[in-house]
Amino acid sequence: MTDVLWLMMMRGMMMNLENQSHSSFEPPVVLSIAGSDSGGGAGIQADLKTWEALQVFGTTALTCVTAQHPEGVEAIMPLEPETVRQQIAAVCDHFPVRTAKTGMLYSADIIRVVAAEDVHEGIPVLVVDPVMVAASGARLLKADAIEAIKHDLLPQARVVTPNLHEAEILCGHSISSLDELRAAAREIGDQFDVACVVKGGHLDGEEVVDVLYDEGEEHVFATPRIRTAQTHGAGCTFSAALTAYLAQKLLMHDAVKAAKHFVHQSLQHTLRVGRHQPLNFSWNCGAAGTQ
Ligand code: PXL
Repeated sequence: MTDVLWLMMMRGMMMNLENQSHSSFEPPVVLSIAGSDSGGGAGIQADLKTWEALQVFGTTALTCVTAQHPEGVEAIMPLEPETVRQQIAAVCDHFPVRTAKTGMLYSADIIRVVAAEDVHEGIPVLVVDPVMVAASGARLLKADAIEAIKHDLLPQARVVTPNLHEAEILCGHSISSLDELRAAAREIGDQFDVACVVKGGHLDGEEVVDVLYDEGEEHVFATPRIRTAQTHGAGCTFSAALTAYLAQKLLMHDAVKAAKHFVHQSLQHTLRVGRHQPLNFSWNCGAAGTQ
């Protein structure tokens, strides 16, 4: 190769590099305050996978390390509340966080740190996924922490996303029909002055019906039920997708609708991973098996 050709080639490569390093894409920044699921299907791992697929920039503040797989939780190791506070501060001081979500918070002390005025100031929009019990039945929130969710955290939230069982605990009575689900969304929304999406996956029926109550208005969303053996992580994925769409400035109604669609598709295209069938978080990325 002549020197001239070599020089031309090097110049071309440098120009390519230059073009790549000046990308103008500025993804919105989102923050997950949640626990780690070593199995990779729920918790912080589900949030980050969902956010990657939705092209927002995910940051994290870890609350607990869990040793688990889709069938059960073997151990829970909470972090010091002060360590949780430091992670949130480190992220919020250095990134323009647009929206954040909470997942597994585990203890009243961790919840109070997240709800504290100075911490909350750095988070313009907070999505609270009131994680209490895993699909496998394991407790992910101490019994005495429920009051802290209600009285400290919910007043700071823009939207809360309970499943049926969590909604029963938040509104204080049982829910066994769509009408009761709708009433619960309204009661929780009014009581805590927050938008509330109650997810109806645990009610029977050919459709999964979720109800959003926001600023005095009710919206009902229905998708065909997917009969899958494994729904571990579906709740985390819903709240993570909602957090991403709100960061992308969708209105609440549209963000809920889009998040429900994202979960539906992730369940429709489940993966085979060993003997498990986790959600396919990247169903929209042209990944194997989705086309
Ligand atoms: O899906 C709720 C959830 C949230 N966070 C962590 C979890 C789970 C369910 O297992 O493990 C860490």
